[in-house]
Amino acid sequence: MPAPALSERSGCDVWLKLEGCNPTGSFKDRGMTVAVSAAVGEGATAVVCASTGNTAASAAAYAARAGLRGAVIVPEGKIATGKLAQALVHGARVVALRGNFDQALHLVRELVDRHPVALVNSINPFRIEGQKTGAFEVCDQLGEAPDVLCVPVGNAGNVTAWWKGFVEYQVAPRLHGYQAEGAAPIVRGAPVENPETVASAIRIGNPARWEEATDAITSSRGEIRAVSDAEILDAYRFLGEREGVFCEPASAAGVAGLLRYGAEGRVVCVLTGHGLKDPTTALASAAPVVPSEPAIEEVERAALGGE
Ligand code: AN7
Repeated sequence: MPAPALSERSGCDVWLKLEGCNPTGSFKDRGMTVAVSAAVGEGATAVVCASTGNTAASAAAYAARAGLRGAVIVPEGKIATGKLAQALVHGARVVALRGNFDQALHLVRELVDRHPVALVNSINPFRIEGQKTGAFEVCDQLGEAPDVLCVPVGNAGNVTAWWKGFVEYQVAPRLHGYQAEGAAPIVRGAPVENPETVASAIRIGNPARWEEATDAITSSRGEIRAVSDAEILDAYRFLGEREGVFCEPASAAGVAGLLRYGAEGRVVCVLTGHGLKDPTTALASAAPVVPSEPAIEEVERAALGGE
């Protein structure tokens, strides 16, 4: 989707890739359908993942569809409400870990060493094969590659996948990856033990595909930088109020990065997940509702303010 307000504010020709339009509301579906299909092909009866929320929602949905059992390990109290609801509705066993995502990933790796269940985190190569199709679609839809791709970075599977897609398409846009300031291990060059950010999806301190992500960014002559929670929420509200697009906070990190650090030419910002995933953050950062008695004068005042 073209983004006229964002183009005007940034001075670039900005487009948005709405990954929230995928079946479970995030880009994870692109890779999850492939990973779960492969698991079925290999005779697995169960899939498991660690997740900040979206991987869990997607794994649960595709496992349900395939008739597999699903278990998801999430950091207790740290995943958005919509994602939790999705995983539960799809019948996955949801384990609330008293720990963070990095600990959860470590534990699921151990779990699959001990049991014949398929791991569907993005360390699974089938996930990357599915997710690279985002790059094909963007090039097909624009008629050519963009100059720059802005994308949020958490566990670093997605930036790895986009680059694989571009390489296979024989194009080379610059990749601009953005981490949240409180969870920016790649930017700092060291793991973050206690990552914190309002963008719970990218609250990750030790990305599994760290090296591949660094390679992708370097090969594309791109950059990886950090944005603050305040900048993320500013971009989040700007998208909602000026572009009419509701994404989740992590997705707004890519736009926050563009606004803070700039870019040149035609820019695609990947909005990785739908805003409805995280109603709590939405309500906390928006204006309050206006109460009214059921009388026309009251409603006039409430609806039209002082006009
Ligand atoms: C909306 O669901 O890691 O760099 O466990 O949900 O490939 O990790 C989610 C990540 C960006 C970062 N935007 O992608 C998970 C999980 C949204 C996300 C990312 C995530 P990666």
